Amino acid sequence: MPARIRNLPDVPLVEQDAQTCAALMQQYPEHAETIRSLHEKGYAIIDPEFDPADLDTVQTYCRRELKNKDRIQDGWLSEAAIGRLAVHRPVLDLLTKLYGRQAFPFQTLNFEVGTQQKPHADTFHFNSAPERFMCGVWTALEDISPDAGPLVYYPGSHKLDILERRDLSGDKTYSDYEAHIAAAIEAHGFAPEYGLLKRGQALIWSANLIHGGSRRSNLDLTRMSQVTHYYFAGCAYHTPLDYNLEQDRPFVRQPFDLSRRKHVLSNRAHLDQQLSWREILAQRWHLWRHRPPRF
Ligand SMILES: O=C(O)CCC(=O)C(=O)O
Repeated sequence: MPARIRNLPDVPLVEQDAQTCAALMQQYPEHAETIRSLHEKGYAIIDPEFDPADLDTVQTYCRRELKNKDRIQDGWLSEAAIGRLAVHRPVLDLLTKLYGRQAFPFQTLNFEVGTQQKPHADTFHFNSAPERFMCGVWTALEDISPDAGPLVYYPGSHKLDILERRDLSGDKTYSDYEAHIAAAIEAHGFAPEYGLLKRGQALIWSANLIHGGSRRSNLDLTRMSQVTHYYFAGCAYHTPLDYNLEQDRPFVRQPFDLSRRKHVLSNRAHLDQQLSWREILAQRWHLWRHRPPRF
């Protein structure tokens, strides 16, 4: 394994033991509160000082494009301001310091109203090996009202073991996963908190933090937001939801790094079930043919 990969941490620095976190806080005193909150609660609210003109542009985009849809995935392909929020340097630098590996954004989602999405953790959608090298950054494009169905999250739940598809009961479908998560919230007594962020603030959630969209008690209210999902360099990237139970094989991803505008190959050294060179070459060819335009 190349030295540059061998020397990287196997657990995100901010999720390591209390001693490592204390050292991280000492190294970056300006981020001490963010480090403490992510370590203890699995989320942290930051003010990344996005360009207000980009927040305006993305708001207008959400209003215009989300009339008949509940979300837009990868809007950065058509609106450059979405891409600029995703590659915002202070966020990339902060995540890189907190995790100990280079952060890169690989997906954006934009919403005009609350999602009312059932509680889940991103580790079921996007996991990595070593695990937990993934996070979400939820950005408020406007002040969020408690009646607009704000983001809801369950502090402390990020410390649970990561659930794999084969751990589920029943047919191991997504509903079985949601039922499992609802039962875990109940069993551990996790109490909900709500993301009442101000425009321009952002909430970082750890890969395994349980979160979702709360009930919209006033359907006239908007809740414009952008979620950017980040991975970290030198890992293998996979989707537990699409785990192939018959063949006992992970669904391996080659995510697109928006900050460097290139696909990232999963690190073979971290895959239990390695891809053959033939499969890797086939994926590279597929990704090259489907490379997105510049934003
Ligand atoms: O914005 C929300 O309500 C939830 C978004 C979410 O759960 C996600 O992007 O994983």
